[in-house]
Amino acid sequence: MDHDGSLDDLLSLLLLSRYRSVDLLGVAITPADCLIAPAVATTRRILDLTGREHVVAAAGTLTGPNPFPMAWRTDALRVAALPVLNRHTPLTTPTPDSSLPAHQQLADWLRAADRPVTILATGPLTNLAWCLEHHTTLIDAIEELVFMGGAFDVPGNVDEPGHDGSAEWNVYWDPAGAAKVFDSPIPITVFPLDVTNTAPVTDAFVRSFGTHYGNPVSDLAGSLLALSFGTLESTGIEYCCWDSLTTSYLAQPDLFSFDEVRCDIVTTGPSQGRTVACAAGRPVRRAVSADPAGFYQHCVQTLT
Ligand code: AGV
Ligand code: CA
Repeated sequence: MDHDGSLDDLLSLLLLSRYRSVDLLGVAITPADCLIAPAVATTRRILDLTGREHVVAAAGTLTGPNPFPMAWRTDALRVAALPVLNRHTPLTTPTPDSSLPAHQQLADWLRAADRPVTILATGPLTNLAWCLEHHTTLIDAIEELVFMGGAFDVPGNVDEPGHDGSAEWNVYWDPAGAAKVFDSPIPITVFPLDVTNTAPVTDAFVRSFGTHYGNPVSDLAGSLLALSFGTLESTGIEYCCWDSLTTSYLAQPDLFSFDEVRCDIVTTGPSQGRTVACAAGRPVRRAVSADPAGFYQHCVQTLT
């Protein structure tokens, strides 16, 4: 997994860690929608909480040209301080955090893998782009990239001076990195805003974790979701289960339907970071619809 430390990324890590069928090779953290130190600390604690104490977490050092708003990046600071993640101080287990930066660690994981690897990317593609550029043979180690990003037939979610609003943030943060990955022959399954917009964080979904109060995993899930409240009021855009919906595909692919689209990424100018369908583009498998009620139910079942 490569995530970027937002509330929804951390919920995704929690979900993924609970999938017993997933052999989790490692977690890379991109310093995009987070401050890296609390995002790594929180990742470590979630892995320990879910019995994944042997999984290595690697802190990212590569950055993109378009920083996330600082008001969003501080979410990981609040999560790192939640009581449910601070029941044991110091950690009860040794912390196998990587001494390598995330991009180099990702390359090592791919090089050492004895079977094809699925990369779940819930943040920008900067680390993977570096791997493909510096170690071209690693392409063969990758079975599939599952990526939350892009916006096709709906508005983007970037609201920045000089930008036309057509891009989704994970692509916009590092448009050239995303383009590098899309220009490679890796099979890509993409979950754009078109489909993630159908799974907002609803009041009923958040409150359903309250009925399981006392279970650390469900307390953390409910707390992560509760911390997203106020997003609509302060930004005009609903907080959605962007990453967690994408993650659920690994356990419940039947929640989705897909098409195949050829697309390109705009890397410069006022539309930079936009994903555009075009006949000359590269083919991706694109989620086009989801079953939100089935997704919420899947989360509650998996996290309680
Ligand atoms: O564009 C969606 C991506 C997802 O990977 N992130 C949030 C998810 O982790 C960016 C984002 C869009 N709106 C946000 C975001 C908000 N209001 N707060 C934090 N991050
Ligand atoms: Ca994210």
